[in-house]
Amino acid sequence: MLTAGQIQEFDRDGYLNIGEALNEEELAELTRELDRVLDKGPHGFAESEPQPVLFRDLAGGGGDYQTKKPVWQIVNLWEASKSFERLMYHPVLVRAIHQLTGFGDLQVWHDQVQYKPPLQGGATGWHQDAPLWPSIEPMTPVSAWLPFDDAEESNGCMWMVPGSHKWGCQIEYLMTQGHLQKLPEFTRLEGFTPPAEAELRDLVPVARPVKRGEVHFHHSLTWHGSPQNFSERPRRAIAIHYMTSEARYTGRAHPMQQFIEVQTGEPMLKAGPHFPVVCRGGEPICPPTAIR
Ligand SMILES: O=C(O)CCC(=O)C(=O)O
Repeated sequence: MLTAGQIQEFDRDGYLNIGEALNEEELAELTRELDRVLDKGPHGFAESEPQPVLFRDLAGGGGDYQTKKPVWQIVNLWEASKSFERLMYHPVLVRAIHQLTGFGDLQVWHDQVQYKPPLQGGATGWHQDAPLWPSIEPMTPVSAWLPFDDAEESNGCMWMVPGSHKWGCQIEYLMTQGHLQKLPEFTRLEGFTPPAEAELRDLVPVARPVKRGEVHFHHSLTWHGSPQNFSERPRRAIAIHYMTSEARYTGRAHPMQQFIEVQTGEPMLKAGPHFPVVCRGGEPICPPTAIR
């Protein structure tokens, strides 16, 4: 149960770390599963096997560490792993998202692993999530982010700009900042003036270290990104992107669009089995699969 202070903090800043969410047993199982899938690689799945929706190097180098700094992205790991399917229903995550959004009915838009390998891990440029998800509106989802290694400045933890979720859609500006990749330069966002009426108006990026086992939440309009990982440690993490019952299908494109089973304008709540409902009336739903 979040405190009123935590909910206020999330509303003010657009992000919140609530501390420990997963125990050692859960962490061990999830880490084993993540490593199993990472070891398979993007081409290691048989056609008949359950597999994620996407498995790719965001840097486009296909693991060519000499020329490009890889960030391995896996979308909908939950479709390839029962352990990660159960994670989406985790009562600590679901109850927190219920409190942070104020909605009783919640479902998953998709999940997303980002793995930055040791010494060579690439950057995830500054962005807002919601404008990159044009298939759904309004731009109000909230994500739970969970690392499987302590995420610190040295291995590419996320950075966020407090209050930026109240500055509207600024993706065009953020896309001009893609040159910011390395840790020392990552904070140098320049050439933007926050709206005069905003609650927080200082453009001050802050590092958001998150320990293995903790969960960190962010609003889908919060400015965020993560610099390169030049440390000797991996940085493995998953984000679960949750939608509320106000989410509607817009008809616009996204890799998840192919799975949406409703018509333009209809609620995503009926979008089909690729978008599991995890909370009804404020109560977390039991995962459909038994613990292995
Ligand atoms: O894992 C990261 O560094 C970035 C993740 C991200 O952009 C997100 O969860 O929205």
